Amino acid sequence: MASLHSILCFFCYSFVLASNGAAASRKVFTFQESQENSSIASNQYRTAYHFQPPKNWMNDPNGPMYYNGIYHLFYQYNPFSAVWGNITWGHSTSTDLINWTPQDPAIKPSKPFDINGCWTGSATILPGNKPVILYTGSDTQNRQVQNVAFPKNLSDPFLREWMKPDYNPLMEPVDGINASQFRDPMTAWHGSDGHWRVAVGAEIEGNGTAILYKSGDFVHWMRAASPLHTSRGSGMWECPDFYPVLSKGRQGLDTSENSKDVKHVLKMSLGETHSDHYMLGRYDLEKDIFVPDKMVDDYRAWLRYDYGNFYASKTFFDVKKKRRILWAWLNESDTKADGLLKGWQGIQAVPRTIWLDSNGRQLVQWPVKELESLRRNGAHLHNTEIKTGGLFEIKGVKASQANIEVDFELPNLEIAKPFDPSWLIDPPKLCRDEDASVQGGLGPFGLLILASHNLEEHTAVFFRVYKAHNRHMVLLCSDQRRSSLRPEVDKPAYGSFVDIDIKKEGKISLRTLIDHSVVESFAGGGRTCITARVYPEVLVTGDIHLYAFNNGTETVKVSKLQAWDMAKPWINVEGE
Ligand code: DQQ
Repeated sequence: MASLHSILCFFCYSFVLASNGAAASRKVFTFQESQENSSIASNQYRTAYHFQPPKNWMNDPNGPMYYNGIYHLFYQYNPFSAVWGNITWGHSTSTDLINWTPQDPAIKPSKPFDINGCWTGSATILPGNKPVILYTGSDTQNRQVQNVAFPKNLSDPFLREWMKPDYNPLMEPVDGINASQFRDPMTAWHGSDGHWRVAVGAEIEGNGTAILYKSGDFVHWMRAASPLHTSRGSGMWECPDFYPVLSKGRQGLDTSENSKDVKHVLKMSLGETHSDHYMLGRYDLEKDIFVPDKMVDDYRAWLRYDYGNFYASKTFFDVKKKRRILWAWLNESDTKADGLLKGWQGIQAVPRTIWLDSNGRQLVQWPVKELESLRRNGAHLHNTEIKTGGLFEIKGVKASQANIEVDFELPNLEIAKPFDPSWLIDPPKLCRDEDASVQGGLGPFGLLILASHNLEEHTAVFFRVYKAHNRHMVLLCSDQRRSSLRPEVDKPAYGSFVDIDIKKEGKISLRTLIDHSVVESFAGGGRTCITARVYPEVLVTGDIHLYAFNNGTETVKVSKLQAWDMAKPWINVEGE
């Protein structure tokens, strides 16, 4: 069974480190002040099972779709460099969402309506099984306009070539629309009146907006009198997404479906904060507007798919497996100079299935089932206690390329520290103030990831549990501040609460995907997700460790721990 090793005393361990040259035992959990302006540009930061092009710059996922047995992923791509520019639609195809074959760029700047860039857009499958792409073009005057493209040859299973009709653009920035804030058309949906609808992200008089257009033929589009939704709560909405979810169950729905058994999701990406937010609500068919369940004009109160590095996301309906799948761009937090040296920047999150929580209050996400086919060699453990100050190493898996799943049980919930409601305003601050080194009652407990043997480098993904008036509050933190000794990389601490009833469920679950420079964590079965980009020096030297720890005053029980190596699939290997 498990090659999980004996529990070490956290603070004894710290002491050993201190006597090895650090100034004090506390040094293990303080920032390392390296003066060295190191620029490592290691290919160890390249991921193994996350989607990346063979080289160069990538940002937003574009037009994901399933068509005649093939999954397509397009993406914002610079064919010439590892920085943003010359934006075209990169293209890859797959039969399993895990292995990807690179194709030539699908849409390139070539016409007056997109000569300065082919920006983000979405795919729609028209009646008769005909795929179509709507995308933003930056035209000869750098105005943002919305264009359409069709596959040249529908009998090509990979839809390699796309054509752009001369009647483009379909939508132009007129009648008060700011020509530099008008982009990213979503997947279109079909109304019961036989007309198509699509919304485009915009900012009008400082307010984030999804402008609605209607069409009978997908060629002539009319702006609707009212936007799909607008809010004073934020500026420009990039990459809006709008889709139905079933009130009960995990099955996904086609974007055009609507009935009393569905809720609608409106997602917007906020450039200022580089974060994706969503609201749940209903689609009022009569007025053609989205009506949120809760009307809040402050984006900080909107829900998020992921409380870490996760942006410009887009969903599609997988008609083959009847599920809705979410893609998102994970930006680098390394320097631009290192990006240029590495020759690439930008990866995609693993595709996630997304559905409405049975409580109706939020969405839930889980990596697509196919990802499990990459699991190898497991390490398993059951019913092990981690006493206060305990730290144990999870051995038997490749600590830089793994999938780990842990269930934590807390025998004594009563000793949880009291909860202060003001913490809801800024959970990342709480994660910074009460980090993994700050001993609490119930927690901190969790994982130390991509750790060096002396813990000078590690990413801490952990929980704390507090007692509120009538329930327990579970905080999830993903703290990158000690993830790398390199001073030049961005190392934030992320955090959010997990909406679970721990008394009822009896456990807190954590699944973490580790893949070189990315750590994706799913807590409470996917109710709270946090993704981090990290660049530890230890990835370069190769002596990488993975630990579970408990720095609370109360013993924590690991009722189940499973860890696997993750194999490297074929992702955009050139010359395939
Ligand atoms: N990226 C695209 C835009 C979009 C932004 C340009 C979001 O269309 O608004 O590459 O990352």
